[in-house]
Amino acid sequence: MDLKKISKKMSYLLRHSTDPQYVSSDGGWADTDVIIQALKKSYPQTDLNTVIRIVDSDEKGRYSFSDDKSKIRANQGHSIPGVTVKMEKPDPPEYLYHGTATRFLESIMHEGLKPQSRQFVHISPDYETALKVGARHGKPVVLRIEAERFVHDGNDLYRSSNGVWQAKEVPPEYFTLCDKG
Ligand code: HQG
Repeated sequence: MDLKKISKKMSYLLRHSTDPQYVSSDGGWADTDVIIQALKKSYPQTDLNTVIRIVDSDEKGRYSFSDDKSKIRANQGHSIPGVTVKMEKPDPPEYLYHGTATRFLESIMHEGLKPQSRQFVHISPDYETALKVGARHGKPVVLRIEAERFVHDGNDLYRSSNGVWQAKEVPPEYFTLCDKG
């Protein structure tokens, strides 16, 4: 069974489906059974055990279950307006990193980082992670964000339970092109 393919479908449902069954406005939770039934349409062998394996083995900690596993959600990455997942606002380190592709740079340097189709701009804790995120879009490039100053100036910076930092937007005055971590 190709767990990665099933996980992709699951993350799509839990983050971007317009059907509230799959992504509730209340914390993004879906009934695990409802998700299993939806996954079965494309991957008939899917059962609770399959979903548990996907959640437990996910290298980015993309998903959480409720305590009794009757509910499941994506920890971040949602695009549906109004879906709020509670996030911490810890003091950030001095610098954080955003990976993108060179073709987006001109626009980013001009208008700042915008969430595009997601609810938040995703910001990585280290250079290497940012480089991998950027490479998903093309030739990667990393921006170093002055996270401490950003927050000190009164901007909100959150961290999801799986360690991805997030902001509504980041104006160009807070980042520079970065050669290496
Ligand atoms: C870019 C993955 C032009 C932005 C990763 C990015 C991440 C602009 C793209 C998570 C812009 C959006 C998110 C502007 C930002 N002009 N382009 N003003 N502002 N952009 O996929 O950050 O595998 O929505 O730089 O690990 O690439 O899905 O965001 O290149 O954590 O769990 O617009 O997705 O996690 O692309 O990735 P995305 P992202 P998962």
